[in-house]
Amino acid sequence: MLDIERVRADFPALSRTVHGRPLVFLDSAASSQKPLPVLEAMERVYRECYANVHRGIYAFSEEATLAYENARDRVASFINAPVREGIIFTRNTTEAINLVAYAWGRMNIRSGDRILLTEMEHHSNLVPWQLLAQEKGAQLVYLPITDDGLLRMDLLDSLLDERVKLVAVTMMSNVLGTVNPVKEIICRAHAAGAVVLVDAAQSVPHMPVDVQDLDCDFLAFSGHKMCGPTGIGVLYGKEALLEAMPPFLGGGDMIRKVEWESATWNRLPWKFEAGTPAFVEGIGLGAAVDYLTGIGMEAIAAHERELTAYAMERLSALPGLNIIGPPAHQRGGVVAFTFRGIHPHDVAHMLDMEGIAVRAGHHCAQPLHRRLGLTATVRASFYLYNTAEEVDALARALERIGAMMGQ
Ligand code: C6P
Repeated sequence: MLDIERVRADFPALSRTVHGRPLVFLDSAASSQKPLPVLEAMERVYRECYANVHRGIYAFSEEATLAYENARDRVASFINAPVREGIIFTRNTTEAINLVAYAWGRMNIRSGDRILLTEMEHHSNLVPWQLLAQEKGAQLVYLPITDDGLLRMDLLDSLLDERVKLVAVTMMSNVLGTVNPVKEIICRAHAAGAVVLVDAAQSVPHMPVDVQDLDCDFLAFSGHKMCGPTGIGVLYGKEALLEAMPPFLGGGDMIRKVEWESATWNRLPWKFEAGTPAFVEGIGLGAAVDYLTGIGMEAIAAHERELTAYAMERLSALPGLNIIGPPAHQRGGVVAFTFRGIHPHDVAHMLDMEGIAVRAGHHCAQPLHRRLGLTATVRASFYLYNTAEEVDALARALERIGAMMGQ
C-alpha cells in the first residue's frame, strides 16, 4: 500500500492551486510531476560538481562522470538489463525508436521486407517506420485491434510470415490504456525470426518491467514520464544487436579514432551517445529510478489499478459519457472518453477552470482514433500521487459539465 499523503508531500507542484482551485493533475501519461529527490539531485550537480563528462581529467569532471555513469547502472538494474552496455541514453522514447529505425533498420530492412506494427501505436512508433519503409521499399503491416481496444492476438501468427523482419509494439497504449501481452508477442515473433522493439513509454513508469524476462531485442522509454526530467530517455538493446549496428549520430564522444576521411567507433554504450550528453538529466533520471524503486513498482501498479477501476466505475455512470478501451483489469492508469455532443477540447477547458488538468485531442495516435471512428478524446491519466478524492473531483466536475450542456 502507498502512503499517499507522504508521496504527495514529495511533489511540490501538487500543492499548487489553479484558477483558485487545488490542482488535480490527471495528465501524467503526457509527462509526470517531479519529486524533491529528483529536483535536489539535479540542483546538486549544478551547484557542486558541474563539468562536462567523459572529457575532463580533473576532479569535478570525474565526479560528474561518475554520477552520470552510476545513473546508467541504476537504470540497467531497474529494468533488469543484463549489462550496462545495453543502456543507451537518448533524448526520449521518440529518439530511441528513431535510433533503431536508422541504425538497425537501414542495415537490416530491404525491399519487400515487412515491419509489423499494431493499430494502437503512438506516432513515435509509427512515423519512424514509415520513413524507413519508404526509403527501403518495405511494407508496414498492422495487427488489428478489437472494438474495445484489445490486440487481435488470434491474427498474429498469420501476419508473422517470413517477410516480417521487425515487430514494433507498445507495451501499454497511451489512449486505450490496454496492457498488451508483449511477452507472448515477443516469443511468437522470435519463433518467426523477427526482431522485436517494445515501446515502453507508458509501461516502465507504471509497472515492473524486466527486459530479460520479456526477452525483447529493443525497449524504449522516456525519463519525463517517470518522475525524471525532460531531455533524457533510454534505449535498451541486446548487446550483440547494438554491437553490430552502425552509429546513429556522429560527433564527439562516440568515436575511438578519427582520420581525415574516416573514423572508428567508441565502445558501447557511448557509440550511440554523440556530443555532450544530457548528463544532469541522466543523473536526475537515476534519482527518479531510486525514488520509484523505494516506493516499489508493484505498489505503484496496484495503486493505479485501483484508481483506474474506481474512475471507470464513476465515469461510466455519467449519461452520455463513453469510455474507450478495455475493462479495468486489462489496462493501466489511462481512461480516455468522449462526452456526447461536447467537443473534447471544450471538456478539457471546462475541467481546467475547476483546476483539473486532463489531455484532449488525438494524443499523438491519429490512426488509432480514426480506427475508432473518432477525431479526439478526453484523457485522464493516473500516477502514484493521484487519489480517489481526485477521481471524485473529476466525476463531479464532469457531472456538472454534462448537466450544463444538457446531457
Ligand atoms: N505520449 C502522451 O500524452 P516522448 O514524447 O518521446 O517522450 O514519448 C513518445 C511516446 C511514445 N510512445 C507512447 C506509447 C507514448 O505515450 C509516448 C508519449 C504522450 O500520450 C505525449 S504525446
